[in-house]
Amino acid sequence: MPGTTPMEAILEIAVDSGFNFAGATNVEPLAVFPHYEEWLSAGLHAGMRYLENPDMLPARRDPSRFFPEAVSIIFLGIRYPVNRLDPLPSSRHGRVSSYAWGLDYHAVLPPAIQTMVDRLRSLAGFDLPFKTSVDSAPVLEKPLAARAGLGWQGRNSCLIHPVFGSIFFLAGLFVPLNITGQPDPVPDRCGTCRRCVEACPTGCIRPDGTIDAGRCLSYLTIENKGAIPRDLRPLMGDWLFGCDVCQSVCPWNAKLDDSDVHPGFQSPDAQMMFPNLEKISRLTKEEFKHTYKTSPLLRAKRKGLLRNAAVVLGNSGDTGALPVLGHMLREEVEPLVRSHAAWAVGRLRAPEGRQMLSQSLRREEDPSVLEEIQIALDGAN
Ligand code: B12
Ligand code: SF4
Ligand code: SF4
Repeated sequence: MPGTTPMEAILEIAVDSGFNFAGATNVEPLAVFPHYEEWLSAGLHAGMRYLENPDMLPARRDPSRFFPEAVSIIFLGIRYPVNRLDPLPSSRHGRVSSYAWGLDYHAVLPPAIQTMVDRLRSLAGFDLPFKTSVDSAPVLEKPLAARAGLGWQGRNSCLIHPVFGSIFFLAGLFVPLNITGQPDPVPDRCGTCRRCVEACPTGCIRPDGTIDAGRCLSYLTIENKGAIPRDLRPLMGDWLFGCDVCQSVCPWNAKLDDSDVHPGFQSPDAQMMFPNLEKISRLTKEEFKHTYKTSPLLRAKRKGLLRNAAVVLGNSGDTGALPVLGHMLREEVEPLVRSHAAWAVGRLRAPEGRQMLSQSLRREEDPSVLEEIQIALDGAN
């Protein structure tokens, strides 16, 4: 592309391939890595053991270890819809993070990256080797993308682009191309704003702008495969899967228009934004896999999603949810789900709930469920 700089040419290819913006950085070690180690030593990564894997720490510190042939990392941003926190259709529905309203990024990003690489190869004139990092690779994507000039890390820890806000996925493309010129860093523009800190339902945004993952609803409802700590269940409110509060309240996302969001991430129907919890509670393993085969909700697994549905029903304050919860308590095969259903029944504080719990106490055999039933009975009415 005559007359354009390498970065301008890359940006054009990125946009043609389906991304919204792009930047590039070198593979020098990350100056902020010690803060990552501090975060790990404080145990703020909760149950995500892969983040502390000693074999992967060198690449997190020094991105050249991730792909030794790389000279530059092209960071690509691809937007998903903004969650405006619209009211639920009814108290029998739950709320899903907007990153999960459409297809899983595993279905959308690889073909977009492949198009990008094909175009880069024809531009470079050789069979360019490359390696990608999207979420699960041992790469600290936000600080590296900030170094690529794509934005600053806000108080909520997300990378905020001055034009595209923070509602996007990042993908890193490691290439042996020298994309010259280090961009100027985007200065921190959070200023005196603290909206995310004040709005976070569990207060898990720390003063240094990192997250206490063990209290973050995104972790608790998706990554966490066990019980949700009892004291945090009421704070989940209506969040069935993920959480967008700290980004939805951010002024940098207020004026975004979703017309240029990739079609794969647009919501096909309201059922994905606000799933019906009764339907979820009755999904068999096969139905669950079939319903969510292309959706990020698959990651929570059936038992995680039903566990979350029980908590949301318990938080609804609607005793009309008791028959659904009673069904879970009686018929559900997973003890994790029955135990959260017991909690939810107790939380609704109704005489018929107490009766349900007493009946289950006589029938139940799993010690973890029995414990929850007993606690619920002690606390109910
Ligand atoms: C683990 C993880 C999570 C965890 C922990 C979140 C977190 N903030 O750390 C959980 C499960 C909670 C999570 C949630 C979400 N995640 Co996530 N997550 C990741 C993952 C895999 C690693 C992040 C990580 O390394 N965290 C460790 C902490 C320590 O890093 P950090 O907060 O960036 O801290 C750095 C700086 O703050 C700095 N620093 C810290 N202290 C100090 C002090 C000083 C003085 C200085 C100078 C610097 C400094 O150094 C730190 C180390 O680099 C990345 C993908 C990746 N490979 O990078 C995606 C990623 C960050 N997640 C992403 C998304 C989309 C989400 C959610 C929005 C999903 C949802 N709606 O449910 C939420 C957002 C919640 C939030 N507010 O962060 C996107 C973010 C895109 C963006 N615009 O920023 C990423 C990049 C995935 C991707 N490829 O698109 N996530
Ligand atoms: S995703 Fe939700 S729980 Fe997690 S930090 Fe943001 S507002 Fe808090
Ligand atoms: S809500 Fe305010 S403080 Fe939080 S990330 Fe956005 S601008 Fe920064």
